[in-house]
Amino acid sequence: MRRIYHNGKVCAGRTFLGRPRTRHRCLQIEPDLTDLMAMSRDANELLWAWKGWRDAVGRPMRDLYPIYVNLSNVAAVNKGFSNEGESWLHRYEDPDFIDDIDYLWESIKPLYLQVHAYVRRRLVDYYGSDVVDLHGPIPAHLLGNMWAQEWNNIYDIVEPYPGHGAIDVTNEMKDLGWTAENMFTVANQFFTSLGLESMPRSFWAKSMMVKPRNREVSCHGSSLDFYKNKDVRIKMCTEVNMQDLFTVHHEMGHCQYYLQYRNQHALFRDGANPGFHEAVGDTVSLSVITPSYLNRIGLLQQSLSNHTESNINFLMKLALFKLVFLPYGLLVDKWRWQAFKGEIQPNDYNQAWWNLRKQYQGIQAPIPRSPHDFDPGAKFHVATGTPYVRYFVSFVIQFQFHKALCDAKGEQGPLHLCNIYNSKEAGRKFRSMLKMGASKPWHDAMEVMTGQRKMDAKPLLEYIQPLTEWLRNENQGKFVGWT
Ligand code: LSW
Ligand code: ZN
Repeated sequence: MRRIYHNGKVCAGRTFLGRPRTRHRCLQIEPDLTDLMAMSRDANELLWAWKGWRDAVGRPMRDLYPIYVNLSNVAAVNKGFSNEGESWLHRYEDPDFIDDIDYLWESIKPLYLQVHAYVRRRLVDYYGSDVVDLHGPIPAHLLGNMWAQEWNNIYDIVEPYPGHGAIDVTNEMKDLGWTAENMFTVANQFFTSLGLESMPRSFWAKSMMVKPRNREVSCHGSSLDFYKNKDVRIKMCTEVNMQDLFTVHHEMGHCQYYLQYRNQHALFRDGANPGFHEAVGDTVSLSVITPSYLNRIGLLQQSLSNHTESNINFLMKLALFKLVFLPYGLLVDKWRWQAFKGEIQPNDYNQAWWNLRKQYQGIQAPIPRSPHDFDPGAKFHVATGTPYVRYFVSFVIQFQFHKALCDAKGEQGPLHLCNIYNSKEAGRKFRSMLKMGASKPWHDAMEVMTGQRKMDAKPLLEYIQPLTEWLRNENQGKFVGWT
């Protein structure tokens, strides 16, 4: 399944972003299809890529996945678990974990529904009501991402106040001639400004930062710990754009954690829980996206505008990235837990997937699906057996971390403008949690960092608060939800 995913290509004699393509050039998931889904505004072309990717990598896994489920369960039972899903959940060492994440989602859902209703209305305006139903789930190919997991790439379609600054610095990065290496250097500089570890010489020598020309590689960004001295690395086909600037920080966050806990016993050289590992770099990114920081690294001219319009624009972009991701971050493993438990059978795999997509995200397949399709397999983490609910956890707790570090720095203003760059106080707090690794239950690590022992959606909701009010006003009298 891993090989099917990595070799997956979509080929046909069609145009790419309006330009004619040479007939035999095939599109890979990174960067070709990713860019097409982000940039194309032609519903037919988007559908072609969406369907093509699922035909190329989903369907061929259809009959392999049940074998993987059975084998994983045999291994899990031999380890003393009832199935593979239970073995994944064991990492969270908390019998209430599922109840807790369900509760978090329930507290975030009302706001998600508001964003969903607003975006759907703008998509109806853009594509027409024959493509998007004002009262139905949103077709999954129009949201700027192959999996409709983040919608920030269609910010231009839904921008609340045109002309008030979108804070996308991709063009500035390109104009200034930024390179992948620059992006890594800037990320490293952020961590060292907090008094945290600098990436060692071997990191710079042995990481893969750009896509090699002479051989095929798996481009999905990842980080590696070789558990030997400071040998930590990133493998990524970095593109010069703002999204990949965040991905670099994300992957370097994993490496920072590896370095911080390297003196722990081998068994404890791991995250407090998998969600903590995912949250390290993203916490830093919440400072990187602030106007004050982008100004400091020369990517934004105006330092900070206190106009309501630009703040709403900024928060809309953030919501399309971080808030919109949450239902997806939850449903991927909801589906796999059911499959591992045997609650759904192979013939129902794909239907169950789309039931969850509709229930949680309010989206639907743009064309009819059949039991011969296997759309979950079109996602990296399903094809490669990588658990996913860690990202849901991360997208919640990174706001708790951000708030705690902003408090440590002594910031007074609103959370979305807080930038912890250079704060040694924030760095000290961060380090005291990171160096614990997995040596204590994660609730203890959470307490060291935030003073409280549980996951909490309040900091996320506090961060987005100005947008919440704006949306409620904007959606007044309009249809919210889906039938
Ligand atoms: C990780 N990669 O680092 C994984 C690799 N453009 O994109 O998938 O769905 C073996 C074991 C190999 C910022 C950061 C585990 C690999 C914005 C994260 C959604 C693709 C970038 C991929 C795991 C980055 C969640 N992230 C996803 C990844 C691995 C995510 C993000 C995300 C990353 C997730 O954890 N948006
Ligand atoms: Zn990660």
